[in-house]
Amino acid sequence: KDNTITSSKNVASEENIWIPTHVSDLDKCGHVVVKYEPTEDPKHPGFGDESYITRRAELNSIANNWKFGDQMPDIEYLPEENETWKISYLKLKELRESHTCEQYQRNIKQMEDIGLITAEKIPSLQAIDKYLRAKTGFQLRPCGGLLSARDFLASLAFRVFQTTLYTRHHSKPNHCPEPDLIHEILGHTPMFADPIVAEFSQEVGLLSIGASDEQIELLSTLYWFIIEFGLCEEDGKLKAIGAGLISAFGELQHACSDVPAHAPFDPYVTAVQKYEDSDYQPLYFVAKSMSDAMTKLRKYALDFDRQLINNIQNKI
Ligand code: TIH
Ligand code: FE2
Repeated sequence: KDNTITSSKNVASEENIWIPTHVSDLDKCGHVVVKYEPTEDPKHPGFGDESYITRRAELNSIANNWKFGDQMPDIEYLPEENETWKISYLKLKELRESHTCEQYQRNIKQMEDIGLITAEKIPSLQAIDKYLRAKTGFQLRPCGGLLSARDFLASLAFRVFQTTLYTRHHSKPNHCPEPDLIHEILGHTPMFADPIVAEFSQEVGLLSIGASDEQIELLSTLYWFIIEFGLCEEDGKLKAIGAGLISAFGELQHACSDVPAHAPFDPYVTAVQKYEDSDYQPLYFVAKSMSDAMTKLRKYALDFDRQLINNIQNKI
């Protein structure tokens, strides 16, 4: 009798892979991965700072209570949060021309020209959301921390970018061990304003819908090595396309130098490469261009779909 129960449970759990079919289904994305929390990890720059921890919990709870259809929250950031933003923004600006790709430079310049991004204070998320919707149909929604890969990728399928609301700790304005608002705004939003980056991200997201846990791992690795830590070649020089590099002063220089290893972007290789999530990457992948990365992903996607169909058929 027990066996019957166990086996029917197993079948049910395999068949019960979450399949969001409407953008409002993303309200169910509450699966936060606890890593680098300032309450638990002595290596977190905010460890032991009670007022930082309280503020962060307050911002995360705003995010967790947000529902599809609500406006992006209009948060009044504290003077010290605006100060951290300013330091980080001005420092990154020094490396922009020499270290970031052409698409990034073009879009962030446009965002500055229309007054969306200034040094003085953290930009309005409502205004950035409006800008992205007009440029590529990408929209923002707030999240209360690092989401599970399945939730995060599913959101990309709907051109939704899940954005944290808290900022990095003021003691370390130039690097953060986890995503924070400065990373989201300075690293991601100018890239999601690019049509090919938007397409690439959505495609990875679409492949994740109904995928097995193993496939989710492949897709999040691809996302990691291009959208977070990818490089491309421009006029014989290495330039960052990845948001995790663009928003981190030290790693940006490290990635483009000849200290780490560099390999050509190839989804079949990249998707199975182990990555480092607590320190600088020892290896970066270099795309010929964002369009070339897109073409390669499309070929990979054909095989990937077949694999997915086999998985489903095996279950029936
Ligand atoms: N290291 C990035 C920064 O300092 O902006 C943040 C991260 C992005 C992805 C993982 S950690
Ligand atoms: Fe990110």
